[in-house]
Amino acid sequence: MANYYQKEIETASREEIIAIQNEKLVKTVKRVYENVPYYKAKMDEKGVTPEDIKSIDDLHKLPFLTKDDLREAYPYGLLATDLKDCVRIQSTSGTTGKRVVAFYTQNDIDLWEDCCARAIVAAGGTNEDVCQVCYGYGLFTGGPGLNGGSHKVGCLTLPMSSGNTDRQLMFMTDLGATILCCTPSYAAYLAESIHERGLRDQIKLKAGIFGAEAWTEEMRHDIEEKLGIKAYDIYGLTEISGPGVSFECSEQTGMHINEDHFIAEIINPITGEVLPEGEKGELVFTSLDKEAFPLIRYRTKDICVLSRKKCSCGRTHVKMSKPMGRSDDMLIVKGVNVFPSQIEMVLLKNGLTSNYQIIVDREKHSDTIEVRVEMTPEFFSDSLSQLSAKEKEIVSELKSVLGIYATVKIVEPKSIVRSEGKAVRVIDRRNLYQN
Ligand code: DLL
Repeated sequence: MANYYQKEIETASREEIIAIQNEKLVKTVKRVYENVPYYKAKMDEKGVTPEDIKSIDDLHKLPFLTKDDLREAYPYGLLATDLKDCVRIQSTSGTTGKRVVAFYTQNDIDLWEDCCARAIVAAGGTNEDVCQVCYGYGLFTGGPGLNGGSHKVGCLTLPMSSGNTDRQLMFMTDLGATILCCTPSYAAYLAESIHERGLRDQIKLKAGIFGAEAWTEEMRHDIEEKLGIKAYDIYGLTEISGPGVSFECSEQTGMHINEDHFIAEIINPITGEVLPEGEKGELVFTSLDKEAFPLIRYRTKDICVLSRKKCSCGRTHVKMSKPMGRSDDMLIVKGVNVFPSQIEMVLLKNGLTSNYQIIVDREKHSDTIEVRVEMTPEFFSDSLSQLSAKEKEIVSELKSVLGIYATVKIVEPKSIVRSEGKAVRVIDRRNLYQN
């Protein structure tokens, strides 16, 4: 039985959604043109005026925004309200250059938290649940977003933030947490710790809401099995609000994008051309309700596919597939495009863990790629020759999936550093891009 947080809008007809989007888009473009000189200049440069935008069919006429624009306009250049109307900032975890700072009015926060509440209810959450939020709190949007959504649903909220696994497990067992919110890599780590400490029958978890980084179906099955829960994906990005831009429902076949607040497009990342439904490309968002930091045609760099297939949960909003990688996360090794998710899929299919690292280097002007992956306890009894046979098997499977040769090392459990937030999967030692 499907449950909704805002049933009317979550199950609105296509016609109703389009009508809402048309009306909000026209208003948004006008407001941005009048209030954000940075974007006005971009529109002027492209020769497009607010009068040219009469419906979502005109969206393609508008210029794109990229992270570089956000950096260039840092900190206030894209603000569309008075600073005195803003009540919060959040920021991305960028490792190089200037961070991106997003501003929120109280209304922006309200709508963002509604989106997170929709996700929690879609995962089966009610006011009887105990929701343990172990995404980071602070500048990162994960903690504050899910925290707000959990309050709106009326769950008892445990604002744990990330880290301190002993304390996480103590509260999880003592207070009977039923919903766990964290990155999938931290969920896998918690599952591993619960197993090791023999706490499996003391936990009451029924669902997990995991996102902020890429994870595969194999990893989902692994976590679901270890914790005895249903694991739901949740997607979002700071620039567009935070978690809850889209979320999974009971069908677990992609994430419904909150189309009353955001228009999604898929474009060819090289030409910028809009692609038809069902084609893989870069996801682009236009916000429809954000007051402080509205973004028009913002390029996410996330590669995915949209689908309007009817969903058994009754929600009508378009679904996005799990991101298959980022156009900027994609590694180019020996001229071949490699996504970490392709490697993860092969490892998990072969009974290995999601604790892995990909090390790319360059020797004698030629790229090398090494995959280090932790073994599971089942491998303990294997002889060295059995392990090396397994490594060879994976090398050959990777060769057929990626089209290039990668070395594989199966390493001892716990030898790869754990992450409490987003996992660091790739170490690129080639120094191809020096900032
Ligand atoms: O990661 C917001 C978030 C917090 C989402 C908690 C879900 C849960 P940023 O730090 O700005 O915001 O990073 C955004 O993370 O463009 C994607 O590349 C990636 N990402 C987010 N969710 C997913 C997901 C938050 N479910 C960037 N699957 C995005 C794959 C994801 N990648």
